[in-house]
Amino acid sequence: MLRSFEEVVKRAKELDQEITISVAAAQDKDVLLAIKSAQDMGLAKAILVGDADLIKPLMIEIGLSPEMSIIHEPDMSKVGLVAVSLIREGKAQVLMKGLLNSSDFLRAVLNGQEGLRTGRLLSHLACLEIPGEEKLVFLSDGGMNIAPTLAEKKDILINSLLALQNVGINCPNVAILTANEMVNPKMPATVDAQALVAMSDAGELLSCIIEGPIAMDVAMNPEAGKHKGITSKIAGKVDLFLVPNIETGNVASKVLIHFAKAQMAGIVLGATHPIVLTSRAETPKGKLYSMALACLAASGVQKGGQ
Ligand code: COD
Repeated sequence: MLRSFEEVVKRAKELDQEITISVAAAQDKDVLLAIKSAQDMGLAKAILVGDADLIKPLMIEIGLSPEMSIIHEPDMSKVGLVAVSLIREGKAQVLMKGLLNSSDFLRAVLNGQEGLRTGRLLSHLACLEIPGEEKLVFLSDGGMNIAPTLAEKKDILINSLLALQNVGINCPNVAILTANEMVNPKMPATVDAQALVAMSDAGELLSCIIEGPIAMDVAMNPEAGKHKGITSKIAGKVDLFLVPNIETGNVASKVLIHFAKAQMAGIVLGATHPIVLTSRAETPKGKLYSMALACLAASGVQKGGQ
């Protein structure tokens, strides 16, 4: 169990691996502050790709060593691919989104000839530290796959379960979220949830305790289940929430951030290397935590896990 992002950072720092992060469009103060923290604590180094004329003054302002590598690429239509090329050339092991649109960044990652595709589905995994909760919770996919099919949901689950294994959670409690617990053909998410649980029962997923269709209240609170006459092994102790579409996941994470003061980290899974994908509005802390999470996932790459 991971209790906090401080624990993620501590575990990432303890890894015996040299990580360099390739940052696409690094001309952003919050990104550079996160890079500075990562470098100061010995977590990772970085190569900054972007408009050097904008990056250099920001580096001076925050006291980032001028020796840090910068690759000058002011053209926003090229910056993603240049950052990706550093990964392909083995100069960096983690890719990070800076000050560019998520879709443009992801298109560089997905580029057929020059991207980081593996043949597997790529998916976004959010990790949330929620005040009052005793452990970190994971949620997918609120960042990349817009309206996943059943087969894509299976791949999203497998990506997430592999990543959770890499961070030491070997048999997570998984909730396939829907609006209620009844399978209803008019609510396709409930039909998919039932099918995913059947796949798990048939041994097609990785080790986990999975329930669905299940609504958020039952997943969060054992008392809610009792009232509804539902028995659940995972109620109140879910590690991973699978959401039916990007809007559900994106809105759920942002509601937790804004109303419950949660802290979020975000990474993309299923590519050749781990990818840090946070909102441009994410705080330097959130970006640092995402880097640490990606470094832990990178340790799985080296073991052949991710
Ligand atoms: N995994 C692997 N391959 C993929 C994936 C994926 N998740 N998505 C698309 N591909 C492949 C396709 O098979 C195809 O070969 C090629 O990539 C292009 O596919 P399109 O035409 O569907 O892809 P795009 O470029 O139109 O869209 C891909 C995006 C990831 C950019 C798109 O899905 C997107 O914008 N997602 C939402 C990003 C976002 O706004 N997130 C919210 C903020 S974080």
